[in-house]
Amino acid sequence: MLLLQNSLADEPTPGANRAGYSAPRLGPAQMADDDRKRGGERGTPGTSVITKTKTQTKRPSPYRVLLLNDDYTPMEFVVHELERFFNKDREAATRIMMHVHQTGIGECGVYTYEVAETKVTQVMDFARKHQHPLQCVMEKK
Ligand code: TYC
Repeated sequence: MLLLQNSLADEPTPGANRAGYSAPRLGPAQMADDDRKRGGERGTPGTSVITKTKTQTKRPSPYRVLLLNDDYTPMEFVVHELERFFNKDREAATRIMMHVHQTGIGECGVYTYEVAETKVTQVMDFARKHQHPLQCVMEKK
C-alpha cells in the first residue's frame, strides 16, 4: 500500500489545495472507498490512499535428470533409453551414453520437478523390466 500525502503547509484557502482547487462535495456514490468506509465522512483533505496490486509469477525450479554408469547395462540399451525417453537422436544419445560411460555420470535433460520425476521412473522401470542395473537420478539445478 502506498500512502500519498500532499503538503498541507500554507494552504491558501481552507479546503483548497495550493492551486486553490477545492474538491466538490461528493455524494456517497462518488466518494473514495476509504472515505465511504469511514461512514460517509471525507478523509483528511490532501490525503489519498492508493493500493497497487502486482501479479507475481514464479518460474518453476529446473531439475537435471542424470544417468549413472555401471559395468553391466549394454551401451545399446542406454542409447535406446535416451532416444525413447529423452527424445534424443541417435548421435546425441550415443554422445551422452559415452560421456556417462567415461566419466561416471551425465545429463539427459533439464525439466520441471514432475516431468523429471516421470523421466527417472520411466528409465528405471524400463531398465528393471530388462534386468539391467541402470540408475537414473534427478537433482535440483
Ligand atoms: N558402462 C556400460 C558398459 O560398458 C555402458 C553404460 C553407459 C552403462 C552409460 C550405463 O549410464 C550408462 N556396457
